Amino acid sequence: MAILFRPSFPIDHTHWIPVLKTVFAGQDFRIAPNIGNPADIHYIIGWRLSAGDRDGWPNLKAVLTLGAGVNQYTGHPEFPQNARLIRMLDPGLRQSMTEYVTGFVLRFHRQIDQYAVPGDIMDWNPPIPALAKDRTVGIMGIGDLGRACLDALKPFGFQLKGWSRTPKTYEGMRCFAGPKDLQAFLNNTDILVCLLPLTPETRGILNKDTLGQLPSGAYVINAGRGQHIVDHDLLTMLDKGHIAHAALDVFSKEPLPQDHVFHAHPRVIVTPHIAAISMPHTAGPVLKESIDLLESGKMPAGLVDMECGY
Ligand code: NDP
Ligand code: OXD
Repeated sequence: MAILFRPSFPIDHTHWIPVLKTVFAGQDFRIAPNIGNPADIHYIIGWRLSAGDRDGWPNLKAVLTLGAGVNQYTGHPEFPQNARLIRMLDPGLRQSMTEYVTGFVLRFHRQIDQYAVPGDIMDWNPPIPALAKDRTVGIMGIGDLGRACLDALKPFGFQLKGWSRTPKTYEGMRCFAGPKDLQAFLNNTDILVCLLPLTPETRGILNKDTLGQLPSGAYVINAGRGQHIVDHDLLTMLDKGHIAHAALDVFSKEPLPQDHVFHAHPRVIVTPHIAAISMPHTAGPVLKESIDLLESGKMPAGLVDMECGY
């Protein structure tokens, strides 16, 4: 049983090598391009598929991803036949996303971008800031990352809402599920956070209709995938003032082209897909545990439902 790590396609993941060598010490751990006989490989750890993957691994049991999002695998014609897909559930990544989302929620809630303006236009008799109890934060996608963010936001006292595909109940927040509840979820959501996976159902979900269902002056934080937003519709809503500000970490095309209007827009904050990054020292043991479980015939928590696409 050999484990193959593919470190450098298309993002450089060579910094994972020392950690993974330690985690898989004593096992047949190989690093591409030193593959040896493809028939030995039972597990591939990597960021995305390569040409020839579909038929290239006769004994592959699972592909383990370095990231939490799996849209680059699901429905891909090169996904290896008969293999399972295991996505990343990393405590480091969870913590990282929690910090990103909480940071922007607080920045928008306290209207820092409206108050902190150049001295010549600063208003020294400004409107009084709202308290968290008077602000509603809605998270689209209350899975591993969305729930962690909701837990982090709870102590501030925000009104919390979550939207998922299947019905949920969580103490201290209102839960909404499915298309029938989407409008009710969006109405009154002052700060919207998107932490959905990208699937055929969620592509383009933030468009003029859904953004229009948010209250006027709402804020949008997108750390899911760029394709969740219809860029043109968001820009229209920003320019109308219906959306006050947007923080965007993910884009339909990455890197976001330098001449993209988001870069220069005064009410858009662009970050380069760094909301949450899997951390080798916390994610390495998770990869090992997943492979151990699979070897003993059990399914790890990160098993992807290929039908649902996440
Ligand atoms: P999970 O699979 O744990 O959670 C996904 C959530 O989305 C679930 O609550 C699920 O509902 C909900 N959902 C899925 N489809 C729909 C739908 N059609 N309608 C309503 N709700 C839906 O994912 P994670 O929390 O681990 O990650 C979420 C996403 O965050 C990733 O897929 C990735 O795109 C993005 N990400 C971005 C990073 C960044 O740096 N910007 C880093 C890591 C991840 P249900 O609970 O009913 O299944
Ligand atoms: C991920 C990501 O999916 O970085 O982990 O977006």
